Amino acid sequence: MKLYPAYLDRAAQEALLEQIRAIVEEAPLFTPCMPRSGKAFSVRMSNCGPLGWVSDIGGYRYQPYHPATQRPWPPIPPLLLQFWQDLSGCDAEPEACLINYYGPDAKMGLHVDSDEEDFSAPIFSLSLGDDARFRLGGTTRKDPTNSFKLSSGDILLLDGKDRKAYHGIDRIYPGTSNLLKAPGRINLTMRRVKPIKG
Ligand code: MD6
Ligand code: FE
Repeated sequence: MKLYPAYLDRAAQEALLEQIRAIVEEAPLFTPCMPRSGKAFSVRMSNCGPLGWVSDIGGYRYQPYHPATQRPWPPIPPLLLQFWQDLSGCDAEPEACLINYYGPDAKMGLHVDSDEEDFSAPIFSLSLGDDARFRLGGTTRKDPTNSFKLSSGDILLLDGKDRKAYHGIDRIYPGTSNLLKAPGRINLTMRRVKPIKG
C-alpha cells in the first residue's frame, strides 16, 4: 500500500466536495444490501464513471446505470482523474469511482475488492470528512491485521500484494473534521474494472 497523508489541502477538499455534492444530486445515495441475507449496509453509496459498483439481493456487480433512477452514472471529475494519473502508475483510466457515505455510526466489514476483471491496477482511495480507523490484513481472513487512521484529504493506494488484501473500516470518529456539514465521512475509491489491453 501507499499512503499519502493530507495529499489534498483544505481548498482542494472543498472543491472536490462541491463536485461530489453535484454528482450525488444527479445520482442519489442508495442503501446497498448483502447478496444472500438482504441485510442493509450501514454505508450509503453512489458512483460516478462509466461503471458503478452495486450490491443487492442478486449479488455484487458493476453496472453502467444507477439502480434506482436507471440513468447512467455522472462522469468522474477531472480533478480525480488527474490524481489517478499522478499517483496510480496505471496508464489506463479507471471506469468506476465508488462514493461511500458514512454517518457517525457506519462501518464496513472486512472484505476484498474482487469484482474487477483487472487486478494489475491499484485501488485508489480518497477520504473526506471525519477520521476513520482503516484495518488492513492479508489475503486470507485469518491473516493478522493492522489498523491506522485515515483523515480528510488522505489518499491510500492498495497495490501489489495489498490489492487483494482484506480491509475494512472499524469506525468513524465523529466531529474530528468540519469539512462536511454534519458528522460523517465520504470515501471515494477509483477502480480499473475491465482488462487493460497491452
Ligand atoms: C473506506 N475503503 O475507506 C472503504 N477498498 O471507506 C475501501 O473499501 C477500500 O479504501 C479498496 C482500496 C482502498 C479502500
Ligand atoms: Fe474496499
